[in-house]
Amino acid sequence: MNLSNSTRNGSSISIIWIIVGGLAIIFGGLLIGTVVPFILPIEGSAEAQQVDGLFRFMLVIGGAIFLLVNGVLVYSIIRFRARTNDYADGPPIQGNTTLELVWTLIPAIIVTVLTIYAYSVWVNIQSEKPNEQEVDVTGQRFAWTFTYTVTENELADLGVTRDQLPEEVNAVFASEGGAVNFNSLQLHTWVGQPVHVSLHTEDVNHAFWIPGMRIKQDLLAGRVTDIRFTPIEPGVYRIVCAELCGSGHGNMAGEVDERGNLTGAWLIVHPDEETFVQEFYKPEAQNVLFPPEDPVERGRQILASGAYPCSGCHVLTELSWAGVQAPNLDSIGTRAETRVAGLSASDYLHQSIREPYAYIVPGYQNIMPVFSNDPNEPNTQYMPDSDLEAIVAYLLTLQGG
Ligand code: HEC
Ligand SMILES: [Cu+2]
Repeated sequence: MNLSNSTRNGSSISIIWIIVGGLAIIFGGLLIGTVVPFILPIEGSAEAQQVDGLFRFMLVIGGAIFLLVNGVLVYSIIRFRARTNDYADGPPIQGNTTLELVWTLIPAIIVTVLTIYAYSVWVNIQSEKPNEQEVDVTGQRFAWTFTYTVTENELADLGVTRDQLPEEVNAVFASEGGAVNFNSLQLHTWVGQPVHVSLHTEDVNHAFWIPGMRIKQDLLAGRVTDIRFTPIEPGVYRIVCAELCGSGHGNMAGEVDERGNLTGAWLIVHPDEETFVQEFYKPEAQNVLFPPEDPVERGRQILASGAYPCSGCHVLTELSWAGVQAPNLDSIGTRAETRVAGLSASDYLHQSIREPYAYIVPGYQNIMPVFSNDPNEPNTQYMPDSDLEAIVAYLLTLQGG
């Protein structure tokens, strides 16, 4: 067999084939880069557009390489297949400097371009924007809590003067430097408002992921991490925990239950600031600034606010909790009466929260965190006595068979 002869014979045809093949690969890559992104979720933020731009660019390059490799593979399988009774080895190849340069340089250039492009997207996302909405995110097994701060100036926006506030809220104002925090189970913001979330975890590592915003950031024990996004489309977006954190990991994600209620964590993007203030900020802040006198109502509000992570483990239909690792609390007021001999329903509920390990409900594991009234006690979560009393008062009203 004479290699150089056969190449010489087919050289004009080969060049045409190389051009046709090259064009097919380029257009194929562009087609893959255009079609595949249709399976992505909605681009809900300015950052999502940048991330998707980078992703499309990588798809075009990856798609072209995919077609090249597989095209050569298929071509070789057909063109160089073994003929009947042909047991000869192929001709030896001694190395080809041009080829080696090409396959080293082209990937090196691609990787360099991708590095610069990707880094500039990351810098854009993480650069501080003017007038950011600051939200603290707490990850804990198995729920997210979003904490907002009301400053004294913002009080005025809510139509409240400081001397109208109950004494305890005034005390918080003084001790926190003129600001009070309130919590929610869902993250609320509005179109066009840059959001800066600071993330910390109460226990193990979690990862804060909003697919519709194309942001994902780990929460690391003992550290505060952060991420930024600017929503551009009003709507309701799922928030997911992307770091396996235990048996209730899945409950940290936003889901819709059988009744159509939202459970777990969601991002609600209001169409404008006005709607955000009227529908979310004002009512939630008022709950904290003017806590209801009735302990039952206050307990209900504390639990509904997500200040404690109970929702990720327990079912409580009234509050749209959908955890599965822990007993259903729908009629706990009734069951608490007969759980432990000698303990009244109220005593049992106190014990269930302050010392959950003291009595383990049959069929469940000892995974409930201890909620202590000492903020400095290690390996516990702080729950002041006033919150505990209100929560127990509310739980006692949950009656049923
Ligand atoms: C990490 C998951 C987890 C979290 C978070 C959690 N619990 Fe629990 N809880 C459990 C488990 C599991 C049990 C059953 C085992 C036991 O008795 O300790 C339980 C038991 C209880 C019981 C007794 C139930 C019964 O049927 O006797 C009550 C009441 C309760 N939890 C309330 C709460 C409240 C209120 C919160 C939030 C402040 C909370 N739990 C947070 C997992 C959790
Ligand atoms: Cu998690």
